[in-house]
Amino acid sequence: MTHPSFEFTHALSRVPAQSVTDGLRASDQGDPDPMAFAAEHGAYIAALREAGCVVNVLPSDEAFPDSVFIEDPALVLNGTAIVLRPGAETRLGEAAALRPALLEHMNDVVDLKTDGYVDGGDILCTDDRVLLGLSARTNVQGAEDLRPIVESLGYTLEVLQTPPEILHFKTESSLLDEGTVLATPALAASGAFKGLNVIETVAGEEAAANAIRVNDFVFLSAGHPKTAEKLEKAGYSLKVLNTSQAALVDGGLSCMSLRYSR
Ligand code: CIR
Repeated sequence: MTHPSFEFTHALSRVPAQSVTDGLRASDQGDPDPMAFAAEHGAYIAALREAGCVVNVLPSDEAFPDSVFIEDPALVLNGTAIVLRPGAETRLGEAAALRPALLEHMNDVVDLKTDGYVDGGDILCTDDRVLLGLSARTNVQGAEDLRPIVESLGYTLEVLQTPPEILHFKTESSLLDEGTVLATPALAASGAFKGLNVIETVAGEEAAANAIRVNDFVFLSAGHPKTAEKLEKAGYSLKVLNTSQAALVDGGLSCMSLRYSR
């Protein structure tokens, strides 16, 4: 029995480290400011709570500059946490560092055991499908290692290709409700979303595509007024959040929490 893919009782998050200034990024637009990042993160946690989640916030982990992006080292399906293998060298150790907290907070914990790589940011889940985009961080071996775990939890795994210019599959897509995704026109055109309705981000607002649906709300990053209007007209209730610090290190709304039900 699966939980609806956007209804969550809980979320797990991690305070941004001061070392986030050393976080990975595709292009340098300046370092995030740790104080401003902490404030941005605090508002994000408050929004998760307002949306009805019990949020457990883990202490920062200075050893891993990107550890605030807790979505990448784990995937939670039906209360079971799958410990992933992040594909960036500096991030692989985040998985082992997160494992004790997963044991504490999730119903069950299983490990991706072999040499493949999977980043949680490459995974979009519906009620019964797991869409996995191969990327610079997620490879075929990782996908095949994940397949039996996902199937044993009652989901099908569909392996797709994240376009090479995109960091993660979910950098440009999110689930809005069981049958609908928000995606950039480029990712929508890749044919990844068969059987789903797609609402496209408005030109120039591609970064809006990394949204999250949490219970009755869609969290949208600030600065995307036309996409916000489109979503409101389609009937979604928005919480608009500032993600400017996270964006400096290629992060967004989905990556700063693991959302789950138990
Ligand atoms: C990284 O490059 O891994 C981090 N600086 C950003 C990770 C963002 N995570 C995500 O989109 N799921």
